Amino acid sequence: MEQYLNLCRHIKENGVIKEDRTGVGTKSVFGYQMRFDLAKGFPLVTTKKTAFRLVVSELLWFLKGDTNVKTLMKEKNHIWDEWAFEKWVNSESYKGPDMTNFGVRAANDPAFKTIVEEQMEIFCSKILSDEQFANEFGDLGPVYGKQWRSWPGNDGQTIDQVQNLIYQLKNNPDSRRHIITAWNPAEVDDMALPPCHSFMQFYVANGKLSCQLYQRSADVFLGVPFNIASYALLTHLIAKECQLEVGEFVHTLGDAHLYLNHMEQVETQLEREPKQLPTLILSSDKNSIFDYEVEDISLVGYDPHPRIKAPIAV
Ligand code: UFP
Repeated sequence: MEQYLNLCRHIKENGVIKEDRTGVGTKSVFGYQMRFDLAKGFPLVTTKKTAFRLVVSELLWFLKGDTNVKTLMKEKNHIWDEWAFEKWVNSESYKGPDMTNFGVRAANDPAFKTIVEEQMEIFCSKILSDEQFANEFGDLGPVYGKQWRSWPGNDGQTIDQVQNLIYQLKNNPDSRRHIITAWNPAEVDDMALPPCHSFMQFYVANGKLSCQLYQRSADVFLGVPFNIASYALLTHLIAKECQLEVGEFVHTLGDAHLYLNHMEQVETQLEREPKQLPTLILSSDKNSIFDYEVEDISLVGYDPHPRIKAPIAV
């Protein structure tokens, strides 16, 4: 995963200090590309432990067209909690302590962080136990799952971009129109978080399937290791269904940034020696990408350096 470490180095050396929506501040570059040959191992970052099971449950959640955090919480996946929580604490129904800018404040104030954690625990248990609450506050709006599987079309019809993509890859592999887009300008304002990984294209040559992703905004320390693994996994799943080998994952970034409160963690990572990449194992009895469950997907040979904690900017 030298590609990933090179990206970190590149931003550290060439990035400009830039204010951002979260108030944390970043060092940022605009436009960067990495390439991963998927035949050479599964690209999960080895210089810190990265939770592959979270990548799997999130991708399967997207593929099922689901947009409610309840499904993820049931899988003990909490990566989207903050975005749903934000909607709740800004609503009329929330009666707890003031949570304005809770992300930045918690990062700077340990006592306040404890208060946020208490409220978050209340939020999660309400989502899991109260169906009406989950319907109201667990839903993130028309995020990835909705756009991928049921993009609103004309006359109330919906477009299943994933199904269409697979059909075209099987029947018209040389097409230059193998596209899925999550960026729906008509619905962006209703989403908890406008899509970061917004536009993907697939490509078939020499019996191999490649995927290129355009990611408009990239939190290089926390988000990008997940994003690489997620699209690598998606490429493997689609390749298997289409009876193709895997080719490359090409990752194109727009605003690629390191948050200023991740700099020490990045240093630690740059001091570490990358290890051998793991291998992906897919359950052999599943062919349709819509049939996979979390336990059908695993890695062997993942032996990373220890985890490095960092605060998430909300
Ligand atoms: N982010 C990622 N990858 C993701 C995701 C979010 O890097 O998959 F969902 C980061 C990018 C950015 C923040 O730091 O989350 C989104 O903020 P904004 O919408 O202001 O770009």
